[in-house]
Amino acid sequence: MSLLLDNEFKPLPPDKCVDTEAFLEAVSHLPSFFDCLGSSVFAIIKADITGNITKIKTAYLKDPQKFVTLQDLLISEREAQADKWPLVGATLALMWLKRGLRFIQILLQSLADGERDANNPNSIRVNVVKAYEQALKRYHGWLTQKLFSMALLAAPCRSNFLKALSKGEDVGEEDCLAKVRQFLENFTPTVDAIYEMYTKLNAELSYTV
Ligand code: CIS
Repeated sequence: MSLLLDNEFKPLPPDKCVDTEAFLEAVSHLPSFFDCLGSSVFAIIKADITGNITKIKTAYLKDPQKFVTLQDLLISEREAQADKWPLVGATLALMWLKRGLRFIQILLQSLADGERDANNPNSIRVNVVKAYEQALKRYHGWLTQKLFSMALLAAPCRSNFLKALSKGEDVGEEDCLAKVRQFLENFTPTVDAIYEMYTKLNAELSYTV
């Protein structure tokens, strides 16, 4: 069984509210994936994402019955810390986590769509750059953009990346991409719903780091 399908996201309900517990369970498997990528530059990204998840989980565990959906969490923080919100707690952590999730979504979709550099078909550079430009670049100052360039140099080749997604199992490329497409069926609407929630609650910030 592939890594992706071991950790599928749940389908969204009709009201598109994301269940906090199910979301935290699904994203909790993400950080360990960075260990398969084989470069220490990914440790920085892993630490950042792990910190986001821990912060959201800590806020959720204060009152799981109250914070059934991610929206419940954000609204509660808005009421409790109106002067600082949305630059606080789980609201800020999820704001950044969703950008990382959008990066992953665009990267996987681009691979699933077969987008490649004709001169270097075993590279994922075009896919990674597309994901970065659409999901993260506008929030990064020059220093963090340099960090991205370093991560890009350390990015695995396409075949190794697909193998890592399959937990090192010897599955064919097409089988792996079929599983990526299946993973995206629930993952993409979940990420979209979180973005829509930030827009609706006016919780999005545009500062750079
Ligand atoms: C394969 C090649 C990948 C290349 C990846 C290049 C990515 C870009 C590299 C940039 C380095 C960014 C390092 C960190 C920067 C942080 O400064 C920045 C801002 O941080 C936030 C904190 O998170 O700052 C806030 C204050 O202003 C807060 O401190 C906040 O923390 S809080 O609030 O919690 O306390 N952070 C970012 O810019 C976010 C960077 C996210 C990068 C995501 C990159 C993901 C790369 C993934 C590649 C592999 C794809 C894997 C695909 C699929 C895996 C499927 C796994 C299945 C399991 C599913 C579970 C989901």
